[in-house]
Amino acid sequence: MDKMTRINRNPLLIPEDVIPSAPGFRVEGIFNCGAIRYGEEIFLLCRVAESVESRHPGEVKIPVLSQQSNYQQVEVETFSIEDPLYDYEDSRKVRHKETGRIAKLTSLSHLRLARSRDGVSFTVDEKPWIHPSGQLEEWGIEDPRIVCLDGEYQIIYSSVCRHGVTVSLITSSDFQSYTRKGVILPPTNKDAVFFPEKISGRYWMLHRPVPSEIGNLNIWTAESDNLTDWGNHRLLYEAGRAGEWEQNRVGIGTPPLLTDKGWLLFYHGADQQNCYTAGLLLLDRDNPSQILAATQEPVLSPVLDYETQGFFPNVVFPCGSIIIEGGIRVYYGAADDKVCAADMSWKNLWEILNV
Ligand code: MAN
Repeated sequence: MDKMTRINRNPLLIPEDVIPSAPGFRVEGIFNCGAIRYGEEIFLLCRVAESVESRHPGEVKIPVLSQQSNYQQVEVETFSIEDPLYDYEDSRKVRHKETGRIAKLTSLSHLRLARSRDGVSFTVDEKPWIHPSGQLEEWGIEDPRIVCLDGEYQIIYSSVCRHGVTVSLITSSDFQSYTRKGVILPPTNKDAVFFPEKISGRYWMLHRPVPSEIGNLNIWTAESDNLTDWGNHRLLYEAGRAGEWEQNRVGIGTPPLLTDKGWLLFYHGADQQNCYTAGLLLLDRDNPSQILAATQEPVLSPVLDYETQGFFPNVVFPCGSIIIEGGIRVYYGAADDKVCAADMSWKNLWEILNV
């Protein structure tokens, strides 16, 4: 049983709400958004995934940044479904049949703002705010999380290219201009977020390395004195600790929120069938490498049509939250193509965590 209350108006954003970034592009999804209050408004920084329309059935057209433009402009590569070298089973990826390794993603993602006064009706900007740029973003930028720290908005996101997925940082003070700080964690790593303030004199981050041969997809902590050089990496939370529903992988989630009981955050877990659900973690206020409480069951799972059907089915993927009256609202990606929200009261939340 889900422990969160979905917003009646879900899904809040769907691909049809988004104007494609270029002629001939098709918006496959708007999802996995960072969330923050900015002045009187609520901003969602959304991942928008686009593919390229093809007139020929059996043809797959994939947008990537072109090497010739020094990875500044988009070019389109064409694949044939008939090509015996490739496997198209996963809607998100084209795989080399022989090795099973990923040859391309089927879409290119950028980051776009959506704005709202009430946290429910959002208007999506007509144009992207942050485009992928440079060699390490050849295949797009994904899954942003936003934290306000040191008077600036820190946008932590995944950069994807043929050399792997890295964690990158962009800062902004006004959601107009921004500064690229580059890669802060090497491949393969994703689902990273900063704590919104220094803890015991240092900056802290949560991240999720992806080991290839030994080990599982677990959540780690790291520390830094300057937000770009990260060290003291420590294992925090192991996949499968709470059960089958998060056996395959775990990852953050929403930025940690300081409460009187400690740092609270939502994380995602996936089972062996790639069904993505959400759980809760409570970490020690002065030493977030200590877990104080964790959910044993998911607090949100894909059960409604808009979560079980879509670009990649059976996914709820929280990346942002805001505080609302009496509780917390989580914005999550549903089935990798829509933005949805669900609320949880503090009372319910503390009861579930038993603290
Ligand atoms: C990965 C990422 C996410 C995506 C999920 C589910 O974790 O690519 O962006 O939402 O898979 O497909």
